[in-house]
Amino acid sequence: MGIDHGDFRYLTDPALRRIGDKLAAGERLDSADGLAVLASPDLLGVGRLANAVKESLSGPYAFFVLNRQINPTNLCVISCKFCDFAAKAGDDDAYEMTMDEIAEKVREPIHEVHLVGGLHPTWPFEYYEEMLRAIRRANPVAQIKAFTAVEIDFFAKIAKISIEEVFDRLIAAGLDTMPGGGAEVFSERIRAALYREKIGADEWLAIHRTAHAKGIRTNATLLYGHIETHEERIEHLMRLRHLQDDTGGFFSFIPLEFQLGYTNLVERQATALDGLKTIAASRLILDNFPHIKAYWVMLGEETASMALQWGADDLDGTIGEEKIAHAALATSPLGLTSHKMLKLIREAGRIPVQRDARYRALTVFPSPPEPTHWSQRGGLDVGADIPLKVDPALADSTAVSLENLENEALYSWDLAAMTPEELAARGVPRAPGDPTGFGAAFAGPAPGSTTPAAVAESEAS
Ligand code: V47
Repeated sequence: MGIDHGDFRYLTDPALRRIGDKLAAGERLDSADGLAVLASPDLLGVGRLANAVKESLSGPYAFFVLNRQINPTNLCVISCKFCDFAAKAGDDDAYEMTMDEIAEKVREPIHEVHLVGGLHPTWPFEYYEEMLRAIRRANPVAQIKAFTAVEIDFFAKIAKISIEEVFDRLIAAGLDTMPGGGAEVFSERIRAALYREKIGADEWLAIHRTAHAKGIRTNATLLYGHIETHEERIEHLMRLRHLQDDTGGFFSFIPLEFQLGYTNLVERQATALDGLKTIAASRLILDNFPHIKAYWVMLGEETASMALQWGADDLDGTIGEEKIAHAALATSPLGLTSHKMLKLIREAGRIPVQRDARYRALTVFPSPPEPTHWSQRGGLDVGADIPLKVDPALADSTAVSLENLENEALYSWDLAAMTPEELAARGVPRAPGDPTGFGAAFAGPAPGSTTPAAVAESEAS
């Protein structure tokens, strides 16, 4: 069964109409379709197609996570021409974080730690294992999304062990999921020009395949908006789709918009139009990826919010701080509050769902009432918290993104609800009078929100 054909009546570009027909017939799109999307003059038609697919997977919802990005060092043994983050020993901006500094950054109510950094010249593999343990000890609740395939490959080399063993040891130390960085563009032409010392497409894909075989779910990225062609972008998506057909291990795809920095690679950053079409082409071609992320850090908040109508269903997270894009002069803020996340999602006409790193829904936030007259729009605070009302269809949804929404056991991140034995098993440090160890902020759902399970209960009574 395909996507409802009624959605596609107003497409002006004949190439998009053909894609609409294929979607309606449940046919898989090919590279030519992906190229047609990127080349189409009909931006609204592109959005209509991608949005139909997005809504067939995740309905009216858009996801975000309370997370913290940590880049433990910018020292890096390789030099990539597109990267302004990496430094060499002795550079003014070179830095290394201590274990205490890393642990300190995760002592806050978050559900995901995103840990990636440079390929350090002297740290042994054991140091990275210890990093995961230190994070686990400091915050046993947050899931750890750590190390790109490039780092995994580097660990295998410095420790002289196999990729499998690297994963076994990192999993034992607390690794939960893996981010999608380091993929850049799967093109030997571009690798030779910009990142010749970095692993190529085959190695990157093989490492993700191994992660999936070990039960580690991962993400994937594409670095676009520099010297790559549309053909290379689409070829990249095709290779990811192929691996996902085999393993099903990817959660999310994130097109990363190149930030110019000091590289002189291109004169201008990609346009918002290109950003939206790239998100849409990703949603349409990667029909087997549950989620497409609009990474606000690189797209900018406004385009990221719009992208939630062009095929994306996820804004990543609050992040806390970010060094890679900001070293390349990204103008987005260094972090966003959860209130701002709700606002960006609601402004796009979506219902916010706060998730964890494994895309388990933690809290569904309600949508504010529709303004009844245009004159009220200016005054409406779309970030306001209004008591939750969950769409009854949601509880029965079999949509892949919402697969865990009905499973109450998965909301067990509420430390305040855990028994002392469960807390002890998780090694939660407890301050006197504070059962969570994290202060009041972690003691329960945000004001005005609650879990879907709790709502279902209150509505039933
Ligand atoms: O691997 C480096 C890229 C990546 C620049 O998996 C640049 O959930 C743009 O992978 N302009 C790191 N991009 C970021 C990343 C990521 C971000 C958010 C979520 C996830 C996820 C992954 O950023 C690097 C590299 O590909 N990068 N320099 C630049 N100037």
